[in-house]
Formats: sequence, C-alpha cells, structure tokens
Amino acid sequence: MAQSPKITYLSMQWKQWIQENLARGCTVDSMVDVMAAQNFERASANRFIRDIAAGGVSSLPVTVQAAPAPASRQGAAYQYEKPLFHQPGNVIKTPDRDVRVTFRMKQPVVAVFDNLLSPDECAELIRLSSIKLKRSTIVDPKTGREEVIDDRSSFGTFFTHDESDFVASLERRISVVMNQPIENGEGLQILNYKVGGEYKAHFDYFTPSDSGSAVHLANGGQRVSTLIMYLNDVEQAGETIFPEIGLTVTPKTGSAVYFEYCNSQNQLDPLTLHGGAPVQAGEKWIATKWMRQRRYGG
Ligand code: PD2
Ligand code: ZN
Repeated sequence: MAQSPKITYLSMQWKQWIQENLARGCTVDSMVDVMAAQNFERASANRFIRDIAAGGVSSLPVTVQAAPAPASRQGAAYQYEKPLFHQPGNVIKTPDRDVRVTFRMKQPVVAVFDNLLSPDECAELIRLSSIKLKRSTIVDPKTGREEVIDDRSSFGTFFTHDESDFVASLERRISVVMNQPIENGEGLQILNYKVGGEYKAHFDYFTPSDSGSAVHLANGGQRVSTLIMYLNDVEQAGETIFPEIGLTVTPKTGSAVYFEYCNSQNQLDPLTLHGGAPVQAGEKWIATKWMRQRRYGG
C-alpha cells in the first residue's frame, strides 16, 4: 500500500497536545516519538515542539530525562462534574424512538447507543447527502479558516436544523439523547470515507489559545459534546478510535458513539482524543452532531 505523506502542518489539536505535554514535563524526544508514530516528519515535530516551548509556554520546563512519563497520557487537571449525558437506564425514550444504551464510561464521559436511527433513516441521509458532498476541511488554528488537509480525507456536507421535516425529527431525537437544546447544535454534518479515507486523531473542541479559535468561540461558545452516528456497516475497519483510553467503536448501521469534553469551568478533557481509522474495504458514512455551550447561529 502507498505510504501516506508525512504531516508538516500543526493542527490546533496537536498544538494543544504539545503544550499539555510540555507542561507535564515530558521530554522533547518522547513527544517526537509519539508524533512520528502518528506520521509526523521527525525534524518538523522537533521544531514544532521547540517553537512552542520557546514561545507561549517558555516558563515551563523542557527537560531531557532518563525515564520520561509517557507522553500519551494527560488529563490529570480535568475536573469531572455531573455529565451532560446523565439519563439513567438502558433505554432513552425520545419523542419517536427508543434508543438503547449499550456502553457507558465516566472518565472520559463516553456512551455508545444502538437503534438511534432506523436503517431507512440512514439510507435517506446518505441519499440526500450524496448529491452535495464536498471534500472535508478542518479549522486552521491560526486563521480560523476552513482548510483541506491530508489528515481528514473524507467528503462531507451539512443540513440545517429545519431543512426538512425529516431532519427536524432527527434533530429532536438527537437533542433528547445528548440532553442539550436543539439550538445549541451545529448543523448535522454528514461524512463519507472511501477506502483509505480516515480522520487522524484530534479533539473536537477549539483550543482557546489558538488565534483561529476566537471566531468560532464567538458563535455559541465552546463545543461541549459530540455524537457520531454510523449510517452503514463498514465492510472492513473505519472504526472510531480513542487512543488515550484504548477504546475502539465499530461502525454499525443506526448506532452511535457519544462523548463530552467541556465542563462548567471551561476545562477541556484531553482523554477525548479520537480519530477515524482508515477504511480498508467498502465505504463509511457517518452523521456528526456537535453541541455548543450556547445557542449556535450559523
Ligand atoms: O469518522 C469518524 O469515526 C470520526 C472520527 C473522529 C469522526 C469525527 N472524529 C468527527 O466527525 O469529529
Ligand atoms: Zn472528531
């Protein structure tokens, strides 16, 4: 298989990861190892880390120790409060469907749901999206602009809340499951990955120290939670992976994975690092809902 190109771009999530690990006293070498394993060119990774260490976090120790703490574990500072998703029991009753809870975890807050969407609803979302797919983007941490990058090799589109009665009914259901008002949600995003398509490990929240985040935080505040809904059974791979906690969620038509990462003090949970593994056979369709702290208007 052709090797994917080395990463030369520092996403906001990686910038935050570097800052957090510098703050924990991790060595540059241990961090370069982790970044190289995630397809960074070693020299670039080294330079990114040293630049960040010399800049915003210059007062923090950058030590070269014999036995560094593993750079992959962070999270000590995040305070777990009462989760946004705290509905008890095995079933969540929504206005039009009973959604089953098949997995729950407290730190980080993660849940997996079954029967969230019917097979017909999944097929309809795929049909409606197919005609308007565009190459997916990420938010450039410096400019705040949407940019196409290799880390996110999928195609996507959005639906507004009230685009149709069909979408509006899904919005009501999702709002009950996520326990947040519809108006706090960004438009439903549909993504399609072909063979080899992936979404490298990232955080869904905006890193406040990134200059490009301000424009996004001004509209609705921080993202607080994510619901990734699987619209098809992927033939091979394409799982959603949480590398910090060793969790792998396999796509299954109508099921979903939920996680939350922003508490009332605006702290952000780094254990929610997650990515979409490359699809090895078939294709993968998902719908993602991101909730904000307040009403989101655009
Ligand atoms: O496709 C996925 O599994 C995936 C992985 C990570 C989707 C997202 N993040 C996302 O939409 O934020
Ligand atoms: Zn994500």
